[in-house]
Order: sequence, then C-alpha cells, then structure tokens
Amino acid sequence: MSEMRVANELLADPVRLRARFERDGYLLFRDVLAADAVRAVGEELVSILASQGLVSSGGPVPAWIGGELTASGEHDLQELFNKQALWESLVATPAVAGFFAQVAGAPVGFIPLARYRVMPPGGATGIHQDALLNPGFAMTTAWIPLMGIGEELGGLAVAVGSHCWGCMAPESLPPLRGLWRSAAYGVGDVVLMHEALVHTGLANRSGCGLRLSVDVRYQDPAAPAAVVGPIVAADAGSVRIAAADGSVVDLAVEDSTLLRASTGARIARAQVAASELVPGRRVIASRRDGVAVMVKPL
Ligand SMILES: O=C(O)CCC(=O)C(=O)O
Repeated sequence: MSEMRVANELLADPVRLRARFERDGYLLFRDVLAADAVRAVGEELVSILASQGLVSSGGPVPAWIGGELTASGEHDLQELFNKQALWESLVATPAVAGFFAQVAGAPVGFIPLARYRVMPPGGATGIHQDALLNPGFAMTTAWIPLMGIGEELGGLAVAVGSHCWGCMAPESLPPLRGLWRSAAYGVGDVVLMHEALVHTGLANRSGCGLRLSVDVRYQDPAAPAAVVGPIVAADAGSVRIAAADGSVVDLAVEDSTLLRASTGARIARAQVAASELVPGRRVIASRRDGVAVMVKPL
C-alpha cells in the first residue's frame, strides 16, 4: 500500500492546504497535537480496560487478554469511556484547539459523534464513508492515534480522492485498487478526512497487541451548527429540540430527512411516534434551511 503524504509544510499556506484537502480528501499531519495530552487519553483508556480485565499493561503495547470483543461489549466500553469526557478535554486543550482552528481558518465546534476504537488482534473496521449515515453536518473527521501504531497494528487507510464520488453503500463503491494510502502513526499525529472519503481500519495483525485510537468530528465553521439536546415534540412533519444553548429549535421533517434509530436503522416518517424519537430522548440533528437532514438518538 502507498504512503500517505504528510501535509505539515502546508500549515503556513492555507490556500494550498485547502486545495490539497479538496483534491485528496485527507491530510496527514505529524506531531502537531499535544503529545502528552494525547498519550494521557490512551493511558486512561488502558487503565479502564485493565480494570475490566481486558488488557495487561506494562509492555510498550498493551496486550489484549479479553478474548472476542462483541458488539455489546464494545458498546458498554464506549459508555464507560464516555463517562470520562476524555476526547472533549483533549480537543479543548488550547494547543489542540489552536491546531484545528489553524487548519479550518476559525475555531471549530466538535459534535458528539466521536468514537474510541479498541481494536483487539484480528479486528478491523469495514470500508465506509462517514457522511453516508451522518449527512448534513459539513463535518471533518480527525483520526487520532492514542499510541504508536506501526504496520502490524494496522491503523487508518484512506482511498485518496474518493470523496468526489458522493456517498453510497460500500457494495456500490467503484473499484478502490491503487487508491489506498496508509502510514505508521505516532502519538501527536492526526489524519483529517473529508466526510465522504472512503476509509477503513486495517486489520490488527500483531498477534496480541491492542490498537487504540479515537475519531472526533468537527463542523465547517460556516455550516449551521448541529442541534443537540432532548426532543420536546416530534411527529411525521416536524421535530422540536431543546438545544444545549437554551433555545428551542423547530425543524421540518420531510421525505428527504434521514430519521434513524440507535441501531442505525431508518425510521419511516409515519413511524416517528412509535419510535425512539420521542419527547425526552437526547438526539443530534443536522439541518439545512430549517429542514432536518438527519436526526438520531445519542
Ligand atoms: O480506527 C479505525 O479502525 C477506523 C476509524 C474510522 O473508521 C473513522 O475514523 O471513521
């Protein structure tokens, strides 16, 4: 697989930086995030995993002793990790927030669509595009290794230029041969990805080592901010959300609106009242001109 291009030299040239992102759909930066703060997030995850009897720490790479990681086990881990607000603190660290503001040209808002990746030996993440199931946010994904990730541990691979195709189901994607790019990653590195870029998490072939990373997402500062909060009222034609800033936001629901259940399944407009999208349920919504583009439970 070919190497990703490093974009550090473009940080001083916003026009070329934007042009590279628009052409390739990704940017790899080396050693730009506060390494101590990133390492501390990884160490905290390892100590939570150790407290659950899933890893034995001590070596340079934590060893996975947890057997198969099921979908429900993974879900429970995300809940445990989320209680610590680790990624939220990381992106609020001034040096880290400053880096993202420099790349985007203005301070950015992160949306609560982050995911910690605990990748045991043999594990991999399927080929996908982030915006297929999360449209309307004008978001960029920042993939952050939480430990040194060499070839054996796998890590992120991207299909260069694939963001230009629009989003589609993985089985409908054009041939990807020749487009894949990856790298060995260090703590402090970050890969930024266009929301429609095809990417994957390569298989962890280390035999016993655990791979840890986190992917966080921020919006284009010019895009309408995501609405996050509990539903006040919802029916087939509209959804009203009590937003975090204290305002109440009314959004129209149309046939084009993607209403999702927490399983990821699509909810038909006529089924809203019988779904999870009921008053009190905390959701995130993207929007355009007063119309909900996507609504899903958090
Ligand atoms: O880390 C991985 O395995 C995959 C990451 C990913 O899919 C993402 O950042 O959206």
